[in-house]
Amino acid sequence: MSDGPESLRGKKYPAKKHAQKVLSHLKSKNSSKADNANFFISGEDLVLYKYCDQTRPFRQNRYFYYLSGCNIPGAHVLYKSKQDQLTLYLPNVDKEDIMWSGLPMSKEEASEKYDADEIKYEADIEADLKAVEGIIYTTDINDFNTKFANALTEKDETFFYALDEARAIKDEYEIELMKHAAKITDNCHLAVMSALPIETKETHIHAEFAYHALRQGSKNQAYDPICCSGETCSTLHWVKNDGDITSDKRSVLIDAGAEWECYASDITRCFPVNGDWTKEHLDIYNLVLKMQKEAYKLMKPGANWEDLHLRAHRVLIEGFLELGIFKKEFSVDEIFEAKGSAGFFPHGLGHMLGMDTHDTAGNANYSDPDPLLRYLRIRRKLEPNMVVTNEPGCYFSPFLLEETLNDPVRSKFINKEVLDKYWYIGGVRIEDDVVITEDGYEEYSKITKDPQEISKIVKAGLAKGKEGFHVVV
Ligand SMILES: [Mn+2]
Repeated sequence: MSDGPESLRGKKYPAKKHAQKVLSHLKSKNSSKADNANFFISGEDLVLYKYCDQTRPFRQNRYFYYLSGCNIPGAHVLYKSKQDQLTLYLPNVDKEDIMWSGLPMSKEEASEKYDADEIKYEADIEADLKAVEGIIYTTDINDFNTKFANALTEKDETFFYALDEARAIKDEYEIELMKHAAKITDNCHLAVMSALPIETKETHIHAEFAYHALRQGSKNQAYDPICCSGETCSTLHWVKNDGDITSDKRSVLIDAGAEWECYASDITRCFPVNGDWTKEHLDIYNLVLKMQKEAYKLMKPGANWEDLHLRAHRVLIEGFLELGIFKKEFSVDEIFEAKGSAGFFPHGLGHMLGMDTHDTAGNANYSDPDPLLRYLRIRRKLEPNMVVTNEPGCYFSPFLLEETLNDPVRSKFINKEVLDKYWYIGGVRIEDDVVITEDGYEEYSKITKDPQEISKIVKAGLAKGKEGFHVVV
């Protein structure tokens, strides 16, 4: 198992800097609120399933992790701004639990590992909170902090704003974690592309990806893997992953990401099941690749994300005119103004990426009446050290296109006969993970997206045959 990125050896997750950063955002938004402000956040604890003594899968509270770097269930963190002091509270030691769970982390080990000024136990919290001067902000009163509710102020909008803005701009430590998550995911995608002889169901693709992630030490997927073939490629978040990969389903789309120490990766690749791209599949693949490339040309600090997204729509329209899916008598502007591409590229160009796959502070507006912008998850200008995905897509979904095809304005652009040749592909999405730099961007997901190279990888795997893989079933 990997120990994580080499560059982070001996370094601590910068929890205290994060607390200071949250405070400075609070100050810039409302300086009176920041005077004597304190933050208290409780992490998730283990929770049992109903009528059962088994625990639900544990996923740490992201705001808590941001201020602590601690993934232990049942911990809490307090930041006192006046003293600039960060205290991490470990759960009280439950002697009975040691038999089942082993020895808990000691205070000494915790102070070695975490970036906190002091390490205490939960038993100290009540008295400590009573002694705090000023307001103690928390995100919300929940099952894990309800016993301290009297001391806490929940759901303050400015506090949420400060947390979310702080999380939006990553520091070097966070970027290293995310690059490591992406590296694991790159390897998983390569494994999936290489194992076609044993992938006759979408489930097998899911299994192959998850197996290689776990082998590399990533215990959790950042989100449920989306494994599609043929027409299911047109369902944006297809997670049933239960279809057969038959020879008439020529296309595969896999959108999946490993997680590393609570940080996500999110990468999508497409390939032909037998290694040979069909004409239509390759047409659309190259078009989506071009959409991504053109968006990259605009990607730098100060750029408005909407402009990148709308540029990708224009590239799609240009491509459809060349392919004859849109009739040549119409202009790019005409089709763009009439939102003629919305049904083919219904989601946004990308989203903020961080601890959450769709990370904080993207400022989406899901009630935007403009169908080109409604699902755009970033509505702001880019800044250095934001991490985003660049993920254009093009889909042929009867459901998504029903409205377009029944709309006299938008359907007149479409040559139905040409369109009919493309339904079987389902869709293509290409997604990479990117950090915005001082003067541009760095794409740090590395698995190839060159269609010829992908074809070679798939064919090399097929040449190994089923015997080349050790599978029990
Ligand atoms: Mn994504």
